[in-house]
Amino acid sequence: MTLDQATIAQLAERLENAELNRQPVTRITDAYPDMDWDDAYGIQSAIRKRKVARGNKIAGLKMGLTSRAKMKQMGVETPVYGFLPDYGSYADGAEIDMATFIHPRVEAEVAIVTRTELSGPGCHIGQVLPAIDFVVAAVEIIDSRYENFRFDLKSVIADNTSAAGFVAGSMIREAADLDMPTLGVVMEKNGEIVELGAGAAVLGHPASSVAMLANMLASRDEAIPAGAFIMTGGITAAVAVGKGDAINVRFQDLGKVSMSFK
Ligand code: OOG
Ligand code: MG
Repeated sequence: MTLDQATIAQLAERLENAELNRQPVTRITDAYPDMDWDDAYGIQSAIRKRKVARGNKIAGLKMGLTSRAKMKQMGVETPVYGFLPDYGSYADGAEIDMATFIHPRVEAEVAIVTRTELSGPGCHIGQVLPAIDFVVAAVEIIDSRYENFRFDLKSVIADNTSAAGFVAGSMIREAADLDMPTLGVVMEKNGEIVELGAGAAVLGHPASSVAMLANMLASRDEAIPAGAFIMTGGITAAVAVGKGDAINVRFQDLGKVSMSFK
């Protein structure tokens, strides 16, 4: 830790206000170039505490920057994790108000729900697969609180990894019934294919992303609880959306997820 508690609290407030008021801010590492990983996750955790204190629930956890496509798009190389606030949950087919966001983008993801707790260090896919309750298709809506979506790793961790919303599909499958690495995904925007991918884009296997999450949480003495909904990270690059756009994502063996923006 390089930042004191008062600075962590102040940065958490600044970033959360940016979210709540839809007013983007400058990267926090510009003002605090020496901040470290503990500071970054400490700010994210302070934002989480502010929401919980206000009565919000945590609807799930997310991994981000787990695919080459996402790393390349954002210019960073390391996966990160964050949390999903309850108010960001939208039903499949929802018409979503653009005024909720600053500059939203959508990403196709495989979501995994756990049946039992998973903890690191040393958590591996062999422990994750039998701990999966079910797998479901999902689309994440990300919305960086930074101007022009420009950030570095520590800034985006502090900003709860751009988490803003998510839509889960309505078909659930057992892990044993799926070949997650070859599971194909087709994203359409206004009827045109804009991105294509397969599950292996996410660290070779979306369940590896869950193992990595357990190991990352372990360094903060936390674990993935039983029953957690986990977004494993965008398979393809994120796609910007605006008023009037309709998104439809088809997932092999997992149905489709759609939404529109008004
Ligand atoms: C950071 C969040 C990345 C993913 O699935 O890769 C993410 C960002 O790109 O703004 O959620
Ligand atoms: Mg994501």
